[in-house]
Amino acid sequence: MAKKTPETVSINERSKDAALEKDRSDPTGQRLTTDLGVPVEDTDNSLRVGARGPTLLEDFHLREKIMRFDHERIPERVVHARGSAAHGYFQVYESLAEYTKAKVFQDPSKKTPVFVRFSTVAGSRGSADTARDVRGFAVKFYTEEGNWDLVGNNIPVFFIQDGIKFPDVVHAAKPEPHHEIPQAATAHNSFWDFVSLVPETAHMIMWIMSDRAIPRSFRMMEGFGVHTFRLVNAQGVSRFVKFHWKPVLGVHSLVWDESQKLGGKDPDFHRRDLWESIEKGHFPEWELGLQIIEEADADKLGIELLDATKIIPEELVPVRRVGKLVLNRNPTNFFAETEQVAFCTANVVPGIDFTDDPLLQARNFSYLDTQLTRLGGPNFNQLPINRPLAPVHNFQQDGFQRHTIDVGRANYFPNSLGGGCPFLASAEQGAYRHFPEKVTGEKIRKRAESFQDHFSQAGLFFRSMSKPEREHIILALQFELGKVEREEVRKRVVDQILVNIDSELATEVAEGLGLPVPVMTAVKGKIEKVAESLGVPRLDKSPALSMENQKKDSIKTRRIGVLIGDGFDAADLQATKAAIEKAGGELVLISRRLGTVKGSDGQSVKVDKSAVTTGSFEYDAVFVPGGAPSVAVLKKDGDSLHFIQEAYRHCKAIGVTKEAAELLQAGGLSASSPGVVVGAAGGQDFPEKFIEAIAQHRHWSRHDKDLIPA
Ligand code: HDD
Repeated sequence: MAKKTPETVSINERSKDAALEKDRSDPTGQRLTTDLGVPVEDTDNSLRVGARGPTLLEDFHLREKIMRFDHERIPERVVHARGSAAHGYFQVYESLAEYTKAKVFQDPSKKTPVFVRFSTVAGSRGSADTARDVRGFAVKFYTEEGNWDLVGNNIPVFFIQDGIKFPDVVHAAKPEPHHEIPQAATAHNSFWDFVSLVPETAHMIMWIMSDRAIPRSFRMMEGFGVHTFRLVNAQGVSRFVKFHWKPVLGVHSLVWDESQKLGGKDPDFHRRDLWESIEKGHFPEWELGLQIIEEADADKLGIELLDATKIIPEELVPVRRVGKLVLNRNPTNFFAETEQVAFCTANVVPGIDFTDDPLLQARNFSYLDTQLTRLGGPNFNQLPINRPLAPVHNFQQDGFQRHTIDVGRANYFPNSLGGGCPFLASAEQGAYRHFPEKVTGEKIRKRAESFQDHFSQAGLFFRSMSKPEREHIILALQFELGKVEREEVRKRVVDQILVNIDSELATEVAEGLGLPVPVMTAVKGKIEKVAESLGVPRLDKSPALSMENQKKDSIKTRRIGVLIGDGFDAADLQATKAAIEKAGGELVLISRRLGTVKGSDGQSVKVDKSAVTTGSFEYDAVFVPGGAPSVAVLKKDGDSLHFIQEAYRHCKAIGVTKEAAELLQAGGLSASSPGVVVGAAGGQDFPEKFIEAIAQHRHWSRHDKDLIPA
């Protein structure tokens, strides 16, 4: 027998797609068959005795069809049930061999296939995309050395420090057990009761009450690995690392009013946005950022790296951008791919390792375990979407839904009957070797003192926000706590948590809830002392935390709603359309009814959306071209006025040309307000100014916006 050499794979961007192709089934041009390939002649009438007689048990097609239907559902994920995913690739900019031996980080010419699933956390599979919530950001890299899963969120910290509390925080956040209310919302008694009693939630609370929890799009949010991981190089040197995903389109959010309205008008807003962008060739991109910390420097930061409720401010350790993630292909089948994909934090490859973060350690168990129920047994990694591209050989065997047909009679190690195969590899040959961290200690249930500082970074976050961002956090807390029926819970959140984060925050929230303004409690002193003893540099602000400071230089893929009626100014529309499309934006024509509208040049244009099915909250900006007949109709139309007023209230860019300026007046809107761009007849610089205004995303300084009835 010829001697075999160990299998290896060479991976390119299309490798996973090619592997999935073998499992795809395309019915085009094919006969309808049973599950066993027997052609079917009638799938509408069950087999019966006479046309009005009893159905026969013998009808195997009926039984199979109904049986299969009855068992279509699998349990949804216990958290992150609602998700959307896409395929793509990751490419490193330059070799990171100095830091890690992971092959995915060595060769800048190599594209590693990835599958990325975004999700909300609390809601069920059918819940609305725009609920206030954390977003999951889970990336599966199909590398030559096996699958690496970076299972992160769009928020860099977590609610709790130890995984043993995960069932508690999730139970508290999910619908209450007696009546299963509310769906996809933390605005209820049990969640805030938990928060009020668990101060380690404070930092995360600031993030989820901020606009980060209502992203404009999956494509416009950051991602974070959250935990501190290790990078290990070929020499065995380990460094600590935090992983970041930085969206190329910048970080942008909805406003709360939009989120709620979208929940009704388009509950699939984020899913649709991701799908359509990829279909249109606007491939979402992120840069991978690393914060690398030398082991020797870890203590000097004064931040407990094993505490998942802490960030390392970018001002202390800059984020180095090392590669690009591009999503360029939608899944073929939602269930087979997006639903059956199984991520696990324990899926690592040589060169990437864990730390003793107690949250991460518990996750490493939970993700493996949960799939047993969700995917029905231990062979879930053989499902096409989960299967690695790297070769798999071991003596794990049998179990429900085994796909592999294992060859040979030796199924134990060591063996001689199988020639000793599969044999062990050394670390030099690519085997995973855990970093030999030195550990000593007693077995105890205790958290270190360094985990006790719960408020200083929560305060840092709040202080680092711009004024509008701070106001949004306060309003979000007033909304959430306003829905809490128990006054003692509301009060405890203010008196025990918020007051220790920031007094302005606590005071404003208390006022909105009709609670007495709280006095600073003694807890503050103790916490500050712990922070001091750790030597935490007292950063007053971390500008990197504010979305206001993110880049705003592009309108790529932005959707501009255009209100038009018959007689619109065709030249205005054409000029604006050309400029916006050149800048990468998209115009969506909205009118009273579908069909066409006629412009001033006598040409008809196709309407994209009827006003009945859409609202201003689905767009990033509004444009109204001039044209007296069109404007006259819009001015008398309540929905059109509401549309533009609502966009104004949500601080979006509004562009009007010529007669359309009258619409501002009719809606009681100020033409000189920031972000409102008025183009006079023949005004040449209108498109540029409008584009500039759209790129800003919001114009928060519209002081009169709250007076607008929308
Ligand atoms: Fe988790 C799913 C992210 C803490 C237990 N988690 C899940 C998903 C994401 C995260 C993105 C969805 C994956 C997918 O799309 O299939 N989880 C996080 C982050 C955490 C975190 C960033 C904190 C840093 N999770 C966490 C803890 C535990 C879990 C502490 C348990 C001890 N998470 C799960 C789970 C899920 C899950 C129950 C549900 C479905 C699944 O795993 O596959 O095992």
